Amino acid sequence: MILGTYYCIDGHTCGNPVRLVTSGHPTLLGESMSEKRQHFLRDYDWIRRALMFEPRGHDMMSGAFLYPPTTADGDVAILFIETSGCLPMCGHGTIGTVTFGLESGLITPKEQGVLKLDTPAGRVNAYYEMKAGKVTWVRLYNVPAFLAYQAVPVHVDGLGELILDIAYGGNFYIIVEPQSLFAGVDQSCAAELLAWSPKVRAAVNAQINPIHPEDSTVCGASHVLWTGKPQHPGSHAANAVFYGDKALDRSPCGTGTSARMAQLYAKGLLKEGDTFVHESIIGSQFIGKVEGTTEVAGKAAILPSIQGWARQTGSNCITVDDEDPYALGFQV
Ligand code: PYC
Repeated sequence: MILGTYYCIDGHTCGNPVRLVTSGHPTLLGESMSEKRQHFLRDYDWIRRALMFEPRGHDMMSGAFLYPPTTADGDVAILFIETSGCLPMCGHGTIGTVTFGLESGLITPKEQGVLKLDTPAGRVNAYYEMKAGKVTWVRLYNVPAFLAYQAVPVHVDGLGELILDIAYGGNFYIIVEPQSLFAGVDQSCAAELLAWSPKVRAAVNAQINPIHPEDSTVCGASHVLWTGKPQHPGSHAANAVFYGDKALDRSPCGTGTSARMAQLYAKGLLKEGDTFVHESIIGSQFIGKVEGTTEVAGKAAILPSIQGWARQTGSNCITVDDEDPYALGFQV
C-alpha cells in the first residue's frame, strides 16, 4: 500500500540541501507553528524519516513543508524537517524554501520584496530580490538570538575538559573555539568533527540541557558549531555546524551564524550595525548583521539578519510504499 506521495523541489542553499515538499502535507492541529510542530512530531514523524533518511534522502538532508500562515499578517508558515527532527528554525532551509516557493509560484507575497513567515521559533521576515523569475538573494530577519551560557567547563571523553559557550539563534548551539585537540575548522578536520560532536553534545546536554525561556518545547543543545579562521576573501570567520547524527552543514548555517553573532556581541566583539561574513566548510558565505538589540526574558539579545542564496537542482516525486522494508528510512 502506498503510504504517501510527495512532490518535491530539490535544491541547495550555499551547498546544503533543501527539499521543499509541495504535496502530501498532513493536517496539523494547533494555533501556532510551534503547536503544529509538536503535532507533526507526535503523529507524522514517519513522513520526515521517509523523506530525509536513506534511501530517499541522506545524512545531510533537510527540507520543509509550507502551511497557511498562523498569524493575521503572515504570508506563509514553514515546518522544517531534517534528519535531526523538526527544527524550530532553520536559516539555510528558509533561504531555500523562500527561493523555491517564490520561483515556483507556491508563495505569493502580499507585498513585493518581503515575506512575513510564521516558523515554530516565531516570526521571521524574509526580504528578497527577484530577477527574470529567479530569486537572486534572500535576507532573513531571524528571531532574537542570545548567549545562554558562557565559558562552561565540560568534560568530554577523548577531548578532556573543554570550555564551551552555548548560544541560541533559533536552535541552541554549543560553540567550540580552538582548544585541546581542536585547532580550528578546515576541510581536513571533517572526520574528527563528526566523531567528536556527538560526544560534546551528549556531555553538554547531560550537564546543562538549555531550555528557551519563552518556549519550553525548544530545549536541548541540538547543534555543535566549531569555529575557525576564514580561508576566503571577505569572510570574518569560518565554521562547521554538526547536526543530526552524521551531518556537517555545507552552508554557513543561518541559525548557527545568528547564535555566533549573539556570542560575539555578548563578549563585546561585535556591536549593533556590524556585518559578519561567515564561511562554511566548503567556503560558501552568509552575510550576517547585528540589526538591533533586544531582551529575551531579561537577557541581552540581538536581532540578527542573514543573507544568502539558493538554487534549484531539480524536482522529484517520492513514494513511500509499505511493501518496501526501507519505506521509513534507515541510518548506517
Ligand atoms: O541554516 O539554520 C541553518 C541550519 C540548521 C541546520 C542546518 N542548517
